[in-house]
Amino acid sequence: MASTILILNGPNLNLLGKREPHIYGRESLADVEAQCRALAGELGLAVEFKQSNAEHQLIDWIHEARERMGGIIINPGAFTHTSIAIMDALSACEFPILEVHISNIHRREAFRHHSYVSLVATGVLAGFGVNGYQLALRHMAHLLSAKLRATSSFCPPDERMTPSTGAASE
Ligand code: CA2
Repeated sequence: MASTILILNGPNLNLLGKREPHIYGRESLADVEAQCRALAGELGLAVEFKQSNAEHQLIDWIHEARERMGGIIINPGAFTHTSIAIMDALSACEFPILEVHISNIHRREAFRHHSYVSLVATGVLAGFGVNGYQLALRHMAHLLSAKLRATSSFCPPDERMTPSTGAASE
């Protein structure tokens, strides 16, 4: 079964493409979702794509993801800079977490330079526009296939066969 990646979007990202195109571009969140779905298909992944303006809703989705998902790609919006609760929810996840920002938060106001989420993220992409979501998805596919290779090549010593006889080795 294909791994499912949860792509989470925080507050105000539903306005993407409708305001501030000089910072966030002209594509809507629906456009980003369509691009992610198309790429996920090519990569052999499934995606769930969600947006909420409510911190508790994002936290509930992260909790549910712990049992069902192969990884999370998250643009936490302004919660990036404020939410210890989202950071804590993510820290309870054992799969890869990729943090995406459309803008380069380090070139912007000082209050955007710190991210609580980066403290628990596997990796961070910022300033690649909405293409950052697709870059994150490609990297997620890379991480998951590396993980699969590592687990499938593991074989406990007492189950190894000797090449000549097929018998279990000492
Ligand atoms: O660059 C990013 O992706 C951000 O996560 C976007 C957040 C901002 O608070 C972060 O510092 C950086 C804001 C999302 C608001 O999105 C809008 C899109 C269009 C128009 C208005 C807001």
